Amino acid sequence: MTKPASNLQIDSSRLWDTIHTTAQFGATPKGGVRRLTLGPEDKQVRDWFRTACEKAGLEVQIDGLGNMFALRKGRDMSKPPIGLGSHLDTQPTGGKFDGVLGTLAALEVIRTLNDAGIETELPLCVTNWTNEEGSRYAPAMMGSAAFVGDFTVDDILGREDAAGISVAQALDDIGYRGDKPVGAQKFSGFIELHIEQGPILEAEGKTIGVVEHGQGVLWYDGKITGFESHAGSTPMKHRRDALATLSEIVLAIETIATELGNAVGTVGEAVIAAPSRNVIPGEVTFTIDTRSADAGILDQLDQRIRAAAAGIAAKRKVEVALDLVWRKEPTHFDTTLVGAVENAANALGYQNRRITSGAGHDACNLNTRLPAAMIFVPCKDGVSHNELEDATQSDCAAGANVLLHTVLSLAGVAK
Ligand code: HGY
Ligand code: MN
Ligand code: MN
Repeated sequence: MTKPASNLQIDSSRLWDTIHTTAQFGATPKGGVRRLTLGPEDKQVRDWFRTACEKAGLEVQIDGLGNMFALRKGRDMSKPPIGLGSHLDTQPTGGKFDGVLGTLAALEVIRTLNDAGIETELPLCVTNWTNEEGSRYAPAMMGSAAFVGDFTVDDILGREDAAGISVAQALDDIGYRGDKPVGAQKFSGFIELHIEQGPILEAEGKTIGVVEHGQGVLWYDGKITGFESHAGSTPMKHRRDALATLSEIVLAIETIATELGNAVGTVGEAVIAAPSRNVIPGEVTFTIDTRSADAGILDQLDQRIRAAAAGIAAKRKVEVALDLVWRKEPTHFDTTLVGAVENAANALGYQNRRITSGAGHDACNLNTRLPAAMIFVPCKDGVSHNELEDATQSDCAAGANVLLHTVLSLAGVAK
């Protein structure tokens, strides 16, 4: 690997400006960003991003699931590019930095190389992955999951949101169903910058997280079938209350994850089929998200949650169906690329530490097919997936500088 031009730095104000410019697309009154994938706000930010990439001299290609690839030529075009990027969609109660920082820092790296007149040996490819959040459509990290072959394109195109709008329809509605085959883009490696979305870096006063591992994930769709009946005249012992059943399951998941340690568990969505104040809920659908960095504990989470649900169902004389819709194995990032991140952070003099990602990321999917690694920077109070999400300009710049020098060390500087 060629030694990077070590005094090269990104333009911190320009990066900070792009973060706040794009935050207007889906801005919420509380200062957050609501930019659900493939919706009108996502189109706005995608259009802005494509224009900015083209102005930076990149050739933008879109694949069949809307994944965006902005290519910068290198001296040796016989080799696949080094990829850098993240995602631009957000949670309903999203913030300005989750995904956005990594995608815009990648653009800033290109702008910095352009300003410095640096040609890299290998080409570079800035990427925006479709539907990383998994809120409107499951699974999370959807675009990169299909890219690496975990799901077929047709399966993903047919998935529908709560309003019955398919991914295919949503892509067509915003004009981002491209003709590049999904999975066709090759990479020599991929680096993703992201906020930590947890409290460790801030608590330890570290600027950079060198991400070694990522938690594995289990997502379930659940359905509880009890029996609607009168809220006033049905004696307590005759009730088959679907919502009370779910309440017990929620607390059982919390207990199981806490007891196992190195595990988390959440019921993030719950819908009563026909809600009415004076009807005992007869049908409830819900979701489970449970995670661990240890594959064995993932198995235990599955076994124990299913057993708990079955026991509660029997006791309450209701049916509980749990459908595992997504299993993502724990991630162990490519050690060479992890080393490149650490070398760049040390060369730049940033306080750093090895860290495991609690959140899932597109780089976690890519790492199953090609070498990938991640760079973390702190976020305020470790808060994310909340409109209060915040980060400092200097930490964002530090992360972008580590991204710049990691990419330069991997792509090399043309002689
Ligand atoms: O769910 C996740 O970990 C990511 O934020 N989509
Ligand atoms: Mn993210
Ligand atoms: Mn997220």
